[in-house]
Amino acid sequence: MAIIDRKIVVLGDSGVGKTSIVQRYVNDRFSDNYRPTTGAQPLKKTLEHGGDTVKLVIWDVAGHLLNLHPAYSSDADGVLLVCDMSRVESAEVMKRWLGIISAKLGNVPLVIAANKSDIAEFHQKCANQLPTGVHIVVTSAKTGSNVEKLFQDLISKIL
Ligand SMILES: Nc1nc2c(ncn2[C@@H]2O[C@H](COP(=O)(O)OP(=O)(O)O)[C@@H](O)[C@H]2O)c(=O)[nH]1
Ligand SMILES: [Mg+2]
Repeated sequence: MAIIDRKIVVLGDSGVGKTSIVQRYVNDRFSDNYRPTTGAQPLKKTLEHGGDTVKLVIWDVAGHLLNLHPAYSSDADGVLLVCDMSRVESAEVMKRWLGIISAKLGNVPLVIAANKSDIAEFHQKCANQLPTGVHIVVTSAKTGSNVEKLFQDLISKIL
């Protein structure tokens, strides 16, 4: 039984649901009101994993594709990359995100959250655009669907 400290950064375009996913996971709440995140806000969550205690620090980084803050992300143990399944262009931009992440963070454990699964529009079209060979979890921060699994999958990859 060990205590393990790990840091996760949450990346993706503005408005895809990064803050909403983290709020759902950490505080089990959701808001429809859109408040853009300013700066980076670390949130903490402690959980049990395989008999160990994992202390997560989750950085909800105010995201922009060309602006992967090295100060927040360079020592990340894992990356949660979020895309918006109700916007087809959000899936297309994933390949660019993956390129930037691999250039700056190397071969870091990564899971893509294909978020807003509760919005049916464009769903299949968007799914077809997502890169292959990457672990993808279809989530809804609104309903909470698969949010727990998303973090479990990433933690399993990290540990
Ligand atoms: N329907 C739906 N809306 C969502 C979901 N996740 C986030 N949103 C909404 O999308 C908007 C942007 O979310 P936010 O978490 O602020 O995005 P961020 O800029 O990536 O942090 C907000 O109005 C949220 O309420 C979801 O799973 N389903
Ligand atoms: Mg945000």
